Amino acid sequence: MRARFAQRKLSGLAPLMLALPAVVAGCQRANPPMNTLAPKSDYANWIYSLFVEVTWLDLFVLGIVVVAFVLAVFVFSRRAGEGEAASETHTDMRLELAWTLGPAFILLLIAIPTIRTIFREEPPAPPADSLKVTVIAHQWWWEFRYPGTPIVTANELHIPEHRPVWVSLRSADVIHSFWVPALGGKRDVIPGQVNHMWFIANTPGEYYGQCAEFCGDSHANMRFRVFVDTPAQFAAWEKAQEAPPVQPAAGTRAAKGAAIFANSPCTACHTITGVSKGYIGPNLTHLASRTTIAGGIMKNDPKDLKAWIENPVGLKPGANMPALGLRGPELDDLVAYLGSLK
Ligand code: HEC
Ligand SMILES: [Cu+2]
Repeated sequence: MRARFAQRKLSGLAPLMLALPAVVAGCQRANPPMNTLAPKSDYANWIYSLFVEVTWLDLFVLGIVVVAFVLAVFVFSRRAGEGEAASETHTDMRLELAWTLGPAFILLLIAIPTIRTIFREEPPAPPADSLKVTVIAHQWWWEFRYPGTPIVTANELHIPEHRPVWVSLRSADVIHSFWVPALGGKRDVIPGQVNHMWFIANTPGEYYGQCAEFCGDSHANMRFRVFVDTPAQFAAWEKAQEAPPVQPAAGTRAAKGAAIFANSPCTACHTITGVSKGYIGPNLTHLASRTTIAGGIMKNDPKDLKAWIENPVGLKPGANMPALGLRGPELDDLVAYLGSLK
């Protein structure tokens, strides 16, 4: 009876066990874009080596536990019919010392590299020659400013490789958390406080980030990207961002769209340099230079832009942008204008 029950339980597990290699293989094939095990900055490297160090220590402890367990069960246990062995010792000082000092020593071995990494990662002042970036977290998107320049952008952070980046983290509303797995650890973004983090990215590429502290309806839709550029790419990007917005040629759809934008409620929330001064939503001055919109959840192409303006809350629950009822040719003109803002 019991055997049959056990068998049934096992056969229920079998499909799961069979699926496991497929799941693991799937993860490998998809090459997860948010992988802490593929560090691409000095900071991420420190965390990675700490992780490896602690894992080896853990394996050592696991080894001791498994050996002690096997000895207790198979060597030092009492067999059926055997009498209880008489014990004369009540305490064993050496044993007491071993199991008190042993774990304390292991914790010390974990604490030393951990604390070293924490201090290394939090210098009191920005390292010389660092690029300063201010990150402002909003429900549910990220604003990036470059102090000392007019650059304001959203959801896509550009930084140069091989140069320290000093990030100041602010929140416009609730607690968020800034996290780019390939570039470093999470750092909370707290209203009324400025937190810092710094790192040196070492490999050009596009890295995914995500808000890592539950912050409301669209927390999971609060994503962003970090583009690590070569110094030349970064200089070109900076120059383009500092330029005034494109003026569409008279008579084009984009020109009609520009007039619609300038006379719409969009201006209350969005800044386009020289056109409007809203600050609730992302700065649109160089919107078309970005690859994604709405916290990295949609592509920045005419189709998605149109869908977004028609129904922001339907596409992103809780989004703080209302549908303003624009449609037809008016909407197409507006989208043509937004698409021209390189
Ligand atoms: C009440 C303020 C408000 C108004 C009015 C408003 N928006 Fe927005 N808009 C936002 C907010 C907030 C976001 C960010 C939403 C998010 O990602 O969660 C946004 C996002 C966007 C984005 C995506 C930008 C990016 O980089 O992710 C575009 C494009 C946009 N709005 C265009 C418009 C247009 C065009 C209008 C007028 C038809 C408009 N908005 C009206 C607040 C507003
Ligand atoms: Cu958030």
